[in-house]
Parts: sequence; C-alpha cells; structure tokens
Amino acid sequence: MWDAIWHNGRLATMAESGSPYGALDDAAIATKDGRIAWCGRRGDLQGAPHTLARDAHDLAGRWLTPGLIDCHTHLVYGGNRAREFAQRLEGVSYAEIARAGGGIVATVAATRAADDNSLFASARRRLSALLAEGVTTVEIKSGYGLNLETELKQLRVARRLGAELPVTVRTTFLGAHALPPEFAGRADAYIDAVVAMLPEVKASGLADAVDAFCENIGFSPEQTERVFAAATKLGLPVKLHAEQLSDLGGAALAATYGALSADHLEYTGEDGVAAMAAAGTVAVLLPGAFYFLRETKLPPIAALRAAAVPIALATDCNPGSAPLTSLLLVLNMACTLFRLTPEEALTGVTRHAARALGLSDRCGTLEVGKAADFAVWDIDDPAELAYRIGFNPLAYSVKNGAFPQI
Ligand code: DI6
Ligand code: FE
Repeated sequence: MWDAIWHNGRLATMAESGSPYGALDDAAIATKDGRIAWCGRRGDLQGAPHTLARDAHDLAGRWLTPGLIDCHTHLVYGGNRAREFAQRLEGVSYAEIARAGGGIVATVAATRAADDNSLFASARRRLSALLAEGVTTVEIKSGYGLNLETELKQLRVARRLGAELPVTVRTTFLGAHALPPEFAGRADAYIDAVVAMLPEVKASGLADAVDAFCENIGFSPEQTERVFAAATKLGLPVKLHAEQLSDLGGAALAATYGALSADHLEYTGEDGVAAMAAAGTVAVLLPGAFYFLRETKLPPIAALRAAAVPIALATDCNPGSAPLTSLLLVLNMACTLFRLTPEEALTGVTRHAARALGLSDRCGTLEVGKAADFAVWDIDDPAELAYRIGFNPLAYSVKNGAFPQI
C-alpha cells in the first residue's frame, strides 16, 4: 500500500527519455515514506488508485512537475540597496559603486548589524515568495559577513530556514565574496583569513560547499585557487562566480577543481566551455542579474549547447544585482534574453539545477526513489511556465510527499 497517489494528470518527469519534458500523458505518481514509489501511465497501474494508496488525489488533467530548484541565491542578508539602484539609473556603474565602497560592502555592514531573528524574518519573506511558485529546494550562500562570526550567522539562519519551512536548503560558504573594509588594500591577507576560516566552517557542519567571486572587483584566479585548494583538502565541493563582468579564466579554473558549477559566465570563452564539458561542471546562468545590471554580453549559449554542458538557471536573489524572488520570471528571462527553449529553461530549474547542487540522486526529476517533491500547475502545456510574465499558475506543491503549510 502506498501512502498517496496523484492520478489523472500529466507528468513532466524531466527525466532523460527522448520525449519533450519526459512527458507522460494520463499518468499517475505514488509516494511512500516521502519518496516516489511508482510513476507511470494509468494503464500500467495494478488497480484503481484509491485501492493502491491511503490517499488518492485527482489531478483533473493538471500538469505535475518536479518541485523547482533555485540553485544560486544570496537570500540571507540585511538591509537593501534601493538607493544604489537609483544611482545606477543616473549612470553610475555597478563596478564604480563597488570600488567607491558601496555595493556588497554596504550589505556587509547591514548584515553584521542584524541579529539572527531579523535576518531570519527578512529571508523568510523572500523564501516564501519562491515557495509560492513551486520551489522545493534552494541553495543559500553566505558572503555578507566577511568575518567568521557573521558568515556563520548567515549559514545558521539558512539552515534554520530549511528546518522551519517546507524546503530543502543547501548552504554555501562565500567568504571570498568581497574585500571587507578592515582589509582594504590587503586582498591576499584577507584570502589568508578566509583559508583560516575554512576548517571552522567545515567543523560547524553549516556549509555544504564553498564559492568565491572571481572578478576584477572580487578576487583574482590565484586568490580563488588558494580558497579552492583549501576547500578541496577539507572535502568541501567548490563552485564559482565566474566571468560575470570580465574573462579571467574562472570557469576553466573551477573545472580544474571539479566544481559542481560555474555561475554567470557572460564572458566565458571557448576554452572555459571546453574545460567545463570535460569536468562535468554545470553552467548556472543568471538572467535576472544580466537584466538588472542591463548587461549586453550574452553567455556563450551555442557553445555550451554544442559541448553538451548542462545549463541550469537560478534567481541569484541578492540585494545588489538581482533583487529577484521569482524563479518563473527567470524562466521567461532565460527564453527572451538568452534564447533558451522553454524546455531547456524548465530543465534548468529541475534536473540540471539538482546536478548543480550535487543532488541528482535526490531530486530534479520524477523517478522512483527520489524525493516526492512536486509542483502541480493549472496549465495546458509546460511551455506556459516560461511564457507568462508575473502570473503564478501553481495549484499546489508537495514536499516529501506531504502538503506543506507555507
Ligand atoms: N555576483 C552577484 O551577482 C552577487 N554577488 C556576486 O559575486 C551580487 C552581490 C551584491 O551585489 O550584493
Ligand atoms: Fe551570485
């Protein structure tokens, strides 16, 4: 006897099956102990749905997809940067603001000043907006503390979000995000400090991975590599903010360390793409940051496709370059701005996003043994998820086989 079955619906399994969206018409999906126990066509069921499971739910022809996965966010932070947005509209660039001591460092001051409860409360609102659109797994980075105490505070709040809300949270330590004011002019000394934080971060159990910002306004490839070498020694997987504003060879460096993902990639060249393909590193594209910074250089989509690099998509939710809490809008932007197909876009927030988090065996597709994380939609075609702008067709979501209270 299964715990529950959803029947009389259409499943976008997103599994590699050769058919668009891995779709199954007139299908059913059953759960047991929070996992998918069966998934297939109605004709292959061994009886009437209500005789096979304790609870039977009629989908009434609706589409059911895997729960969506936002694999790159900076969701936990203090304050906001609306004033900086206004400055940028008057012509000051993102990089100029960063160099003048604003930008990330402004959020660092607000995050250091905030206590756990206020960080939790503001992040919870943002996370709730994501969950309302069918997100069931989210990655959350630190990086607005830039000292051990505040980085751990952010990671602790991220873990608490996962404990109190119906969502799986994967955490990432981003100590090498920006140079804190107390290290002005001493970037190498700050990288020494980040390397020294790593064993404590690892011992705290609060970080699942390590990230860095490899950029002219961030850290050099040499400095990034020192963080990666230390993380790798501790057994922590790495990922990288690479080639958002210039090509420093970050994607290739990340691939050398077997990175889970390289993210942004607007300025990545052929060699970076080839290195990612060889290493199996996922390309995480962030069209919301591209849009919000009014960037014009497109990531190398054709080259990524040609090399069969898996493409994932995420909000990059952060106060400076992407104050964005809609993964559905990201799907639309990926299609309109980056020319992804609606199917590539949905794959980017399901199967490929799971891989970017090292969770391919646990979520991202509707397959037996994976977590029973679903989103049920009032749509006639999965392409509608990418097509609409500012409309939420979610009927309900299911987390670990249960109906969550958001
Ligand atoms: N790239 C980003 O998109 C965010 N961090 C990064 O390294 C932006 C962070 C911010 O502006 O607060
Ligand atoms: Fe980011």
